[in-house]
Amino acid sequence: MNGAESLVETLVGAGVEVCFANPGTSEMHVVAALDRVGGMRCVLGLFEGVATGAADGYARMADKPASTLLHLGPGLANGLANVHNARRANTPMVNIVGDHATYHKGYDAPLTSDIEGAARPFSDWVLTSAESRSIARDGAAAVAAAMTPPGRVATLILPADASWNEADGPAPLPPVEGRAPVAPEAISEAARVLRSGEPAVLFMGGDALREPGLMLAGRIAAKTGARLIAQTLNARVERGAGRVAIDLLPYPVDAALATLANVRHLVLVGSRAPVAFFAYPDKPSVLSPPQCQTHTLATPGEDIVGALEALADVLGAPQNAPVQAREKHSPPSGEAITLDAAAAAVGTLLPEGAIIIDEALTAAAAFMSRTQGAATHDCLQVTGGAIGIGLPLATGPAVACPDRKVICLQADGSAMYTVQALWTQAREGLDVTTVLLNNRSYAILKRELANAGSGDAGRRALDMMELDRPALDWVGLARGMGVEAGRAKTMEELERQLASGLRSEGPYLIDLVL
Ligand SMILES: Cc1ncc(C[n+]2csc(CCOP(=O)(O)OP(=O)(O)O)c2C)c(N)n1
Repeated sequence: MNGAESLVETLVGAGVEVCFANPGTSEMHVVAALDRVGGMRCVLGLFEGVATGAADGYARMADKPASTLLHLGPGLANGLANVHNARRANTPMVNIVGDHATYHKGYDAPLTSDIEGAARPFSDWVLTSAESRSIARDGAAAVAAAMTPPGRVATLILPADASWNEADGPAPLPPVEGRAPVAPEAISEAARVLRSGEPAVLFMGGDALREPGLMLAGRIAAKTGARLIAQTLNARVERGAGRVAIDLLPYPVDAALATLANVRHLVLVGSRAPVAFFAYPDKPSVLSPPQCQTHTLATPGEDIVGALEALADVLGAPQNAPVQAREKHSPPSGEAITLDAAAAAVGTLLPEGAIIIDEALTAAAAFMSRTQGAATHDCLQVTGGAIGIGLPLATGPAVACPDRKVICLQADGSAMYTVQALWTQAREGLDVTTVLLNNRSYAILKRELANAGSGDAGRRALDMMELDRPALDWVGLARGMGVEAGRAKTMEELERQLASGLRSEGPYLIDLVL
């Protein structure tokens, strides 16, 4: 057995079942090992950002890591924006990056670069395997690092000779830390401030946004009058009728400040304290008001649900909480498309158990509002604010959950970053319906230009935010990659297209012309 085979056997033994790959020459022994060792599904992405975004989406739904296989520094660099999103989502992820053979590095061949240096800012754990006999152990350590709560990015760099030289066999997964229990003082402090009668918010993220955490938070809110607000961008929110509803903190600074204006106590539950995405002249960076005290009930890596349980007990919260009612809208047939009507149509037709991918940007607020009362679903967002993840982020969950419909709400500018993911969806026969929000512009940046106080925009500035010269042919792009597609310019056409997409068992793209 060579090093590469010992690695693949180790990964499979540790429960890593999918490899999202875009390999090159230095990874050929790993590719051969993936072929010889059973148990790993290999999914090809035609750009590394597709592989890393898909691995992120897979892990958010499977609750365990996928691996990626990337080609030296340049391959890793192409994938890093979505590794960044994964890290911000606390996604467990194992990146395998090939490198030149150890003795070849000194020659400074064209693909040579500082891979560790590139990986470090985007990874929680980085290691270069020293030799073939340590690869299995290093691979097992990478999986354990990735699975350490709340979920981490591990990047393992493999010199080619470590892959092809003789190894001893697979290594077992070392013990993985569990979630640490929350200190009793954190629970008593949260109980004290929630009992105070002063305006309080449970500011929620991570595992708190799955059904058990939401129900506990809803019970605590029912007892104390605290409001529930989630982070603006989340790895995964369990939403829909029958679940405790939660609003997301708005992205625009003024709206976020208004949402938190009267709050005296912000209790962090698996979240980070809210700050503005960017600084703007004359606006604060911190979004909670000056008189507000921040208290941590549970950090993202602690036992969030256990902490909520203990808090609900201490407070004597009722056994049940009010849940979201089912909402169905009858969209105005035949009329021109508005964002709100389109969102209402999606919310009404959304099948039970769907997985929504939200890279809708300026359309997101309408879709979030109109799907709140839809059938139960999960919603996955662009956690790190690096656009170009939507189509890959839809691809991974479709691999992880083949029985569930994936609906990708995808802004057009962001879609172009990793459009190749459509080809992977076609090749793998994945059940993803993409609603392509075709506004032919970087609309959010036009707003930001005004927000940033950069003065009146002239033609040259606006031209950097228009995508209509030439217009993109989304139906043609999708079909060219093997994905069935149709265009919707009216509400009637949108409903017909949604029906086709939802009926299809493979990928489908709706060019929603806004
Ligand atoms: C990796 C990365 N590059 C650039 C940006 C800056 N950026 C933020 S939004 C945006 C344009 C988004 O346009 P689109 O996806 O069409 O959505 P819309 O604003 O039209 O709703 C850009 C370029 C970013 N957030 N991430």
